[in-house]
Amino acid sequence: MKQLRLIGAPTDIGAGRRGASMGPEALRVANLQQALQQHGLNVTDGGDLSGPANPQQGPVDGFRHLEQVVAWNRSVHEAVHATLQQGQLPVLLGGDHALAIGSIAAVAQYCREQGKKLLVLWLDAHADANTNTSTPTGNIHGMPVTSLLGIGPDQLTSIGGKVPALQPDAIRQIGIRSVDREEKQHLHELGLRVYDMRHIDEHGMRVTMEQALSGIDADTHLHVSFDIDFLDPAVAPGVGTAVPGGPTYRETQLCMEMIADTGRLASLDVMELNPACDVRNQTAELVVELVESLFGKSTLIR
Ligand code: Z70
Ligand code: MN
Ligand code: MN
Ligand code: MN
Repeated sequence: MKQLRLIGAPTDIGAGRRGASMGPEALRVANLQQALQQHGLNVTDGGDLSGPANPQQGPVDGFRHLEQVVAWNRSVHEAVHATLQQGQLPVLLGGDHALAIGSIAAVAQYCREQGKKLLVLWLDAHADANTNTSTPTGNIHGMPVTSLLGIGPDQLTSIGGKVPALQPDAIRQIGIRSVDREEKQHLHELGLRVYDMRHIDEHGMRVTMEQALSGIDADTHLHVSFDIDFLDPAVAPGVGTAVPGGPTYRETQLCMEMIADTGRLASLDVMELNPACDVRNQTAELVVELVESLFGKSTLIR
């Protein structure tokens, strides 16, 4: 297994509620690095990136903090791309989900350079497919999917060089249960593969994951963008925008284990953990357990 590199991105610049900026430190307090090392993984903590403070302003032209979101994403892009070039597996510790723009743009760029196929699993309660005209809030953490698909201002869409960074068939969304009215239209127009909660309820997590992971082969770079609000808030209260009716502890463990079983996980975002909303760091501790599973904790052979 590759060497993992933790990259902290302590900002809540793209979120509506403050607090995700404390995510990286809460994961360190929950012993993320040590937990992974106990399973024989080689893990370096690269420390935190830096960027502009949160000006806490309202939307301008449908975007809150566009300039600051761009600055943070450039920094994330550079760190994630450099990590991949060094042959390490980047684990981005958010920070809000707007930073997935820089992270996934870097992964997509690296895959083009290496001639690899990219598959992104987007685990989230939200579709994150708004634009500055469809957004009800102006919060850019509701827009990373559209940005990566080339919809939005140049500064956001061109961070990885090529526009669009991704084709819609490279993304599979799982756990979705909160979609704005116009955002739903985008999902249809883009033809995104969405395994929403209705799908998980009807088919179960096992079948859902078999479908979401189908087509992965030895040439695939698998990226997981894990928004912690994917989880049911009953087990994961430490998020800024909790949506009831999410996957349970056991369903999420299975989801992580099935990803681990592919052996193709090559980059990861751990986003939207909000310690200001958490109870005694329990969500951070749960996330550490789930990330352990993602890297093969429960696999019998190893
Ligand atoms: C809503 C919006 C959102 C979190 C994304 C919510 C967006 N659709 N919230 N991630 N945590 O404002 O666009
Ligand atoms: Mn352990
Ligand atoms: Mn999200
Ligand atoms: Mn979300």
